[in-house]
Amino acid sequence: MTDFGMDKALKHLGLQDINNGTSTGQENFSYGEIIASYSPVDGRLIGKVKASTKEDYEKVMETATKAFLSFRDIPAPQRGEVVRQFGNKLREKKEALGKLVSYEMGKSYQEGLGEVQEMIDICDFAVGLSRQLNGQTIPSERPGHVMREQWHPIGVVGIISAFNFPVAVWAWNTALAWICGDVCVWKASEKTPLCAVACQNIIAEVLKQNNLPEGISCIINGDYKVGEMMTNDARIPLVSATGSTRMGRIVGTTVAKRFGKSLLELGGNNAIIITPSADLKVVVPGAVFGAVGTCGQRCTSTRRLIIHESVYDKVKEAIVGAYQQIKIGNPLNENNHVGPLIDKESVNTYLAAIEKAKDEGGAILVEGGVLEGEGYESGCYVKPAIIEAENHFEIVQHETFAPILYLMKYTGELENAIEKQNGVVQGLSSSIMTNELKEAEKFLSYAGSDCGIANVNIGTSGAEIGGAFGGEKETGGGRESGSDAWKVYMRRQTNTINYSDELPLAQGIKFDL
Ligand code: UN1
Repeated sequence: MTDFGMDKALKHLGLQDINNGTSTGQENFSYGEIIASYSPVDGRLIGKVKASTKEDYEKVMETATKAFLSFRDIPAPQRGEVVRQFGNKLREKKEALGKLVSYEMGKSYQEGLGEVQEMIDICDFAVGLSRQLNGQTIPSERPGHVMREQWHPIGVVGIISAFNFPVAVWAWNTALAWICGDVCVWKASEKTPLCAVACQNIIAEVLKQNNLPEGISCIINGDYKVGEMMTNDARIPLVSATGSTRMGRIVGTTVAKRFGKSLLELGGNNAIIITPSADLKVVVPGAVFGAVGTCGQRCTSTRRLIIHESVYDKVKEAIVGAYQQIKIGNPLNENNHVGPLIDKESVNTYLAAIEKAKDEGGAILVEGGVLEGEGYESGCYVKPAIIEAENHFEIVQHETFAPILYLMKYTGELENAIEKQNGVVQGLSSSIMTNELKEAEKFLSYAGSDCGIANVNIGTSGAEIGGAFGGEKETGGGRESGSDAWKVYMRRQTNTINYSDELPLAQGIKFDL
C-alpha cells in the first residue's frame, strides 16, 4: 500500500525502534510478555511492547507515589503551565499522532485528528481551570466561627482506557488530574499500545524539560490482568475506567470493596427519536455519521432510530439512500468514510449480531457482510447494516460495537418514543429531531430522556469537551471532561474555624464543666 506517511509519523512520535520494544517511554523498567500491535487497516505489524509484570508494576507505583509528594507541592497554576506546554506539544504532533490513531485503531484520519484536537482542547480547558479549583465559604451557625470547603489532590489516579478512543480519553483524565495535583498510571487497551507509548513519549519530554519527576505520568502495558493490579491496589484512591459494562462491573465492585472511588464510562445504546416535524437535512447526516462514524465503535454511536410512523417510510428511504454513498476503505485515504473494525474478533461479533437480529424477526434493509479483495486484506472491513427491529429484541437491548443500526416505529405521542428510548439498560447518549419547542423541552425534562447526554437536532455522538461526559444506569454514572468533572480527581475537605474566645457547640448542645 501507499504508506500515507506512516513511517515518518512513527519517527516523529519516537516510535521508530518500537519493534524491539525499547521505546517504552520508561526506560528504567524491565518487561515480561510481548504484545504485538497489528494494524486493522492493512494487517501489518506496527510494533511491539512488553507487558508489565507485577515487579514492573511495583516499580511504577513506587515512582508514582513518590512523584505525587513533590507534585502536590507545586501551585495549581504552575501545574497548569505544564499542561499548557503539553497541549502545545500536541499541536506540534497533531498530524503524526492523528495518523497513528487512524492506523492502529482504524478510524478515519479526520477522526484521528479530531481525537488529538480533543486532547488539545482539554489541555486548554484544564489550564484555565488550574486557577479555579475553588472551594466555598459557608456560614456557620455559631458566633465567631467560619466554615469553608477545600479541594485537595487525591493521589495516584489509575486510568483504564479502551481501544476506540486510544488517546483522547486518557487526556480527558490526565489533563484534569494533573492540574488537580494528582499523578497518573495508565493502562491503555492492549489493542492500541503504541498510541499509549506515543502519548507517554510526548508528556515525558515535557516533564523532563520542566525538571519534573517522570512518575507524574506512567504507563503499564497489558490486558485485564494488569488492570487488576490497579483495581486491587489501595494506594490508588481513584480508578477511571472506560470500556464495556462487563469490565466496568468488575472494576466498580473491586474498587468499591476497598472503598476506593471509581469513575465509570461504560456502554451506550444510543437512540435518536425522529418526530413528524424533523428536518431531513439534519436527520440524515446526524443519524448516518452517528451510526457509521468510527465504524460504529464509539460509546456514543447511534444504535437505534425511533421514528414516528407518519414519517417512517420517508426517513427510512432517505437513510437507506445515504448508506449507498458510504465509501469503505483505508481510513488514511480521506475519500473513505468508514475504516475497518478493530480486529477479527470484532468482525465475528458483528456477524453474529446480524444473525441474531434476523433470528429474532428483524428485517434487513441494508445488507451487512465482510469485504474481501484488494484493500481489504486485513479481513476487518465490514459493510454498515440497517435492520428493521423491535426494541425488545435481545440483540437490540445489547450494545454491539459495530455499524449496525436498528430502525423502529413509534405511534401517537412523544411519550411512546421516550419510553422506547429509555427502555434499555444503558443510559449514555440520546437525541431528538424536532422543530416543536414543546417536544424538545419535554425530551430534555425530568420526564424525558434518562441519559447523561440529551441533544436536540444533532446526533448522539461527537460531544464537545466543555460538557461533563458520561451516562446513567449501566453506563456507570461517571462524568469526565468538562463542567465540574474535575471534582472527582480531588478530595473534599470541610473546615470549621473558631476565631472567638468561647467554645459554643453545634446544634445548641450545652456541655458545662
Ligand atoms: C467514547 O466513545 O468512549 O462524544 C468517547 C463522542 C466523543 C467521545 C466518545 N467526543 O463521540
